[in-house]
Amino acid sequence: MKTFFSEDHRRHFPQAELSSGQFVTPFERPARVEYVLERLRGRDFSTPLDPGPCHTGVLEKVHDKGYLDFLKTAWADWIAAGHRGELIPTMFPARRMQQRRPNDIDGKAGYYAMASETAITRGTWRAALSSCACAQAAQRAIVKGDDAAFALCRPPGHHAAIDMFGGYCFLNNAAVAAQMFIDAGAERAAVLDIDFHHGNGTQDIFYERGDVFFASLHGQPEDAFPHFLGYADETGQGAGEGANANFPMPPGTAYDVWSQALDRALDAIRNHGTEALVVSLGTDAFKNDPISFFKLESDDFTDCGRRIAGLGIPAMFVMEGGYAIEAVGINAVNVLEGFLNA
Ligand code: OKP
Ligand code: ZN
Repeated sequence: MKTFFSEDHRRHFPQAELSSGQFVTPFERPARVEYVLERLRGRDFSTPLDPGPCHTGVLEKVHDKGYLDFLKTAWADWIAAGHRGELIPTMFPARRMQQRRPNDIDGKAGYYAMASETAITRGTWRAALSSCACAQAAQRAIVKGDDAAFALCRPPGHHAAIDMFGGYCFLNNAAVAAQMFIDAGAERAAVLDIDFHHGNGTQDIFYERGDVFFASLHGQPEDAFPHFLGYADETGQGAGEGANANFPMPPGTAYDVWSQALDRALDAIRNHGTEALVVSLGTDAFKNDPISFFKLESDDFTDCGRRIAGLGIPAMFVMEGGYAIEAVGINAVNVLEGFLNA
């Protein structure tokens, strides 16, 4: 299985995340991917390939143009406004307020954000582009005939909506890859999101489209971030009706229940008739994850990969979350090995 990785992820390392009313070192930190790289090495995967540059044309097919322009110049605009710290949105167009984009960078940041734990820094845009490039390179490997590929993306992408960043995400790497399968001629593609958190961004991007099926297994919105999307009755709209499947689950969910949801998600993807699968691979469903509440064991991730292989279609895996950092490598690579050895 080819793997893709860019050192550019280091350009994105905010010092601060607002968590529990305190500024802490972000859970989503550069060291996470070191553990994945180390595990890949230890398990005889070949050396990760550099993805090359990000092809930016496709970004406008899944994201709003104004949003992309905002991300591109956000840091420069922030500095030009005289701000000294990291760019953190602090106000939002909430209920009964205008959904009009302000000119001021603070206003714009809130307009284009869905949460405030995620800071933008000098290198964030470059890192986000290179992260997305990894997903693009993995997609090309599948198009060329590989059965599987792994994009070791950082920063992650599944919370990045049409026009919002947050939840550590800026560009929706998995959505970009799915869009590229459609652009390459696939009639139908699918994204399966096994990260602990609901993939609100991916759902948003494809909600009114029938060509890309989206299924997500996640902590139920009543109890888990991002809280305001991810209910089971969100099934898609218009041309997308029936092409969205959410599997919200309560605190304490272990693999017996989680794997039943996985099988239902895989059945739905199979019924959709998809030609290529993108897996949003977060490992934060792990029992020791510091910010999540599922109870998966490391071996469960292997079985998960095996079940995904049961679809019998090519799959590319895109790294998302996972914050029990010493275990992130083991759990992510277990999914890949479960898929390969099926
Ligand atoms: C990103 B990914 C819970 C706060 C949650 C943000 C979590 C972002 C997760 N008290 N903070 O899906 O792993
Ligand atoms: Zn997550």
